[in-house]
Amino acid sequence: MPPHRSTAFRIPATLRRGLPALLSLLAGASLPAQALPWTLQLRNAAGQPLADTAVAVEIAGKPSRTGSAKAQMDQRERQFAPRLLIVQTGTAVNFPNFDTVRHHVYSFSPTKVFETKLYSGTPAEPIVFDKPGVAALGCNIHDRMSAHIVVVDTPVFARSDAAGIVRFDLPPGEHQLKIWHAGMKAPSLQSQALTVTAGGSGQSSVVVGD
Ligand SMILES: [Cu+2]
Repeated sequence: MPPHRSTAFRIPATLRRGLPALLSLLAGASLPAQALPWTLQLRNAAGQPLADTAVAVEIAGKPSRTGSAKAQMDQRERQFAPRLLIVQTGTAVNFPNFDTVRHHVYSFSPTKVFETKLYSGTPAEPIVFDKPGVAALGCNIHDRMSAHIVVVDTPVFARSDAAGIVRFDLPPGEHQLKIWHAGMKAPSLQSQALTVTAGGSGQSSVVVGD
């Protein structure tokens, strides 16, 4: 084979570098849609970033529950930790008491009504949060103890950071956002649509009402 024939098939370096991306793009066309990194910027109606907000994404409207997930709501220094716990519906939550005083934890919220009378250490049975919604926790002994458990029908959830940002890997589709923060007047999650497109910007701006 003459030397010039082999050089004719040489792929330019610039194209060679782009080739793996091109091939994975072509392969992706015939495979199930892959998750894309997606950033959500949460703001209130006044345009300020919303920190410490529970954000969940129900993937393409398919509710999803768990029978195996576990979570923990500590009591430390006469306070709940964390103050906001997000769990998938069906999660078993333990309430270990790390204080030397006893606590008496309760929720009267319809999402989960329960009461764990005066106890030390970890109660033997976790509480299973089997309905989506928001449970407000209190302690009968210490009035200033308060926390919330937000229960969502999806394993895709996060709490927004100080800049009001959450990041998820999401498949393309028409999803449902579920949002709640402690400043909301209603003790239920807000819903709004979230569209993720394969050729999209990778970010969405979300305005959250009161
Ligand atoms: Cu207490």
